[in-house]
Amino acid sequence: MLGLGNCSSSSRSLTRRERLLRVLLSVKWSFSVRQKWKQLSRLQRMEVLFLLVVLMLFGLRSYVHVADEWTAPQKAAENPEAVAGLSPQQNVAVSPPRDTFPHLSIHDLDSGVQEGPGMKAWTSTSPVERVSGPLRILSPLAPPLWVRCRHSSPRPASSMELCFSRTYSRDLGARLGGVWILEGGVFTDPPPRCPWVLPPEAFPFTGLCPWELEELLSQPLLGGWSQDECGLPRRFVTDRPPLPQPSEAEKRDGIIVRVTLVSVQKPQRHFRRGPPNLQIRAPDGDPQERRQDRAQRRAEVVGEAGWGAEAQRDGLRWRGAGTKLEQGPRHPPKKAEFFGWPFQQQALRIRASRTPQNERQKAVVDAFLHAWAGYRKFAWGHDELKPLTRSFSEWFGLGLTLIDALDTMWILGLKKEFQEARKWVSKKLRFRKNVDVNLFESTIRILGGLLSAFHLSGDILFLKKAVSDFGNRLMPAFRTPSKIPYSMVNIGTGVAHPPRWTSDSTVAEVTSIQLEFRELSRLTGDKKFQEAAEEVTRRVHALHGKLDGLVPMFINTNSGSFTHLGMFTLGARADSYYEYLLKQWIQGGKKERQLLEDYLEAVDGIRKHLLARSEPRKLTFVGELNHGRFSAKMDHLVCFLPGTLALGAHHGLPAEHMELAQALMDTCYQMYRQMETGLSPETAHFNLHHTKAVKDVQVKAADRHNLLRPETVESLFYLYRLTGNRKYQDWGWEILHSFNTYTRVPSGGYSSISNVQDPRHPQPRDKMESFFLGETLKYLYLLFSDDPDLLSLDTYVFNTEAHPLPIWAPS
Ligand code: DMJ
Repeated sequence: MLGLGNCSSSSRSLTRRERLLRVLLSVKWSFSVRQKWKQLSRLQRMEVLFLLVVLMLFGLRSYVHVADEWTAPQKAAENPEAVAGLSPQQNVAVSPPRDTFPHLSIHDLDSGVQEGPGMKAWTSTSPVERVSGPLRILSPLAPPLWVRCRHSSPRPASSMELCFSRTYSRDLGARLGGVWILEGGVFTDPPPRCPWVLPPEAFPFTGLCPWELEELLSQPLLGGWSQDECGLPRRFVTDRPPLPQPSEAEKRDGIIVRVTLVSVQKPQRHFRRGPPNLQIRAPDGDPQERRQDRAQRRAEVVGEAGWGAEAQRDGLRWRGAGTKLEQGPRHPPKKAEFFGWPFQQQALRIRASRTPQNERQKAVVDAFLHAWAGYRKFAWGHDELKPLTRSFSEWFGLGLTLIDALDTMWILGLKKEFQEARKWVSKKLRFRKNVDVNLFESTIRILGGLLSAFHLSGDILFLKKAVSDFGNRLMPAFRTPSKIPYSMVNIGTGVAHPPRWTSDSTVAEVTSIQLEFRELSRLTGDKKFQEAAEEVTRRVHALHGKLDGLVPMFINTNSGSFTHLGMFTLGARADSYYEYLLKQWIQGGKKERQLLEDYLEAVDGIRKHLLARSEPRKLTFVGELNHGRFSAKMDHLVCFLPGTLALGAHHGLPAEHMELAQALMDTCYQMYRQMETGLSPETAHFNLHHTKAVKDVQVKAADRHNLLRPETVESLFYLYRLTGNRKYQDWGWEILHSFNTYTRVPSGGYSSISNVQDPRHPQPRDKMESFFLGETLKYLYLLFSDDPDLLSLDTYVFNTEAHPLPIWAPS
């Protein structure tokens, strides 16, 4: 036992004893470690060594970071000029928040001076940008980040515009695991009366390239603010800290670049197809987090242009059935008028449900919830659910299914699900990413989805996302020699291009974005969206190569002419051209004669060249024409046509259109009925010969799949709504039953299948397309409704992805 004697001597003896004890212990420990080490196999030793190395590397990295942060203020004090970046010769003033980001330095872009170790010029391959020099940013964690800069040629030489690249990108962030990312704002040459810096309210737009900033500023109203006389935004709600006032020296130099740095703490990788993992968490979270989120969202809703409060005052409630247009017909306002036009008054308010859901509608709700459960569990925030492997696939990496399904949830009365999805849109949906999207698909699904979610719910969040975040990012697609848009556009870099193998776009793609772009212009008062889209309509209208109003399938983005002449179809690549002629005419209040004439001519063209009747049931179908040769082949996609024809007849077009609609509706139904699973193939071939035993609908091996497409149930909805004949509801009920029998995956979700003719082995394909929730189930629900006011066809026009948009001057 250790005695405690005289204080000083005992402390010395204790220390010695302690030391001795430690030595003995460490000898024993190292001995046993050596023993253990020897007992390990070679592989195990390698593993241990590897782990040690990894741990050391991590330690080293954190040390560098911490050390950097510690020494930063000292370095800043030693070299204030580099910190402030203020130098009369450079014509550039950089004002990073001093205490936070002392490493920033900037170089004269005009002279192209390059300094510093490892400095490289950023080069651009983009045809729309001119790079004038490098900008060096030292990040505390990572090697220097190189950011893209652009010289503004029309400005005087002493001024320049910088934009801080959004292409710093996910990739870099992901590789370095939490680098400081540069995000900046720009403006130059302020007119004399105007402020020297972007006001804090404009800060959400920093990080945009100058031309984008200009585009945004040219929009008079976004989210409840307007421009001041200097073209700067006013009254923008933001949670960013205000910028410090410019110094006298900054003002003297006449150009200011404001920079802030943000940290990407947890870079997310969504790209590309991969195993299901927890990159984006399913939205359960812990209850505390949920409570906080709820509180924050409440604050947000109220904060956003006062919408929440306004909505409550006006008695906006959750929708069940019934909609009404509270605002009278409204044409695109003039800019000046627009400034003071409150957003919330544009929204179409939805009345509380008058009609309870019937049994069939409840079955659709059940199907939706089942599909949603799969998506929520296994693919939350991703583009599409892969229900069999319980994972997801990415196309654009933008939560396609979730956005496509927003208005369906609203219509079906799924309030909780809608709010959860809304939260994702608010918190997670970011369009500032380096990804190519297809102009058409993203317009009809994302833009259309956001716009209709805005119109139904009146929630300004969706409009803000649609306009400032997404609509603007699609605009570069229209910058082509012919004004016929490219089919692909990178929403991060603003670079648009045709597919790799051709400079053609498809005709349906470029002519089926107009409803959405026109609506964007109507809501914002900014004509650019409408003008770009309508320019395409005008050019296509004037083109040679049509056959009695029928259009070929491809159009060249350089020449602006049709290509692959002589091939005509109402199916893939041409279908929605016809649909949008009619629907734009309806959207615009039935005034645009050119659209109507093109539509009427096309319907005549269809009658004249593409209609035929099958044997033995004499089904009327729409075939294809290939250099004068008729083919008895009809895509399921063509089944949009009965609905469109019926809609036209409802809006006053010839009664024969309705007759044709009904005949084609029978055919589309038979495409389901004559299959063993009760589900239609992707393409049907119609029998033209008199042989009694043969079915009308025949299927080739390559066409036996069913992708859960909506066109037939879409047309059934129109036909029932406009004729009141219940057989259409019954047909839809059969189809829903078949979907439930052959495509429903027990663990959640529905899957496309490969063989509609084999009920025993339909061969699920492990994919639930976003349009199943966006269109198919929505149209089924509407089909089973007996309330003609539930999204009245006199008030709304559905885009080609089933997203209802308001008719501007409803009848
Ligand atoms: C949807 O994206 C749209 O309906 C489009 O018009 C055609 N293809 C799918 C559905 O089949």
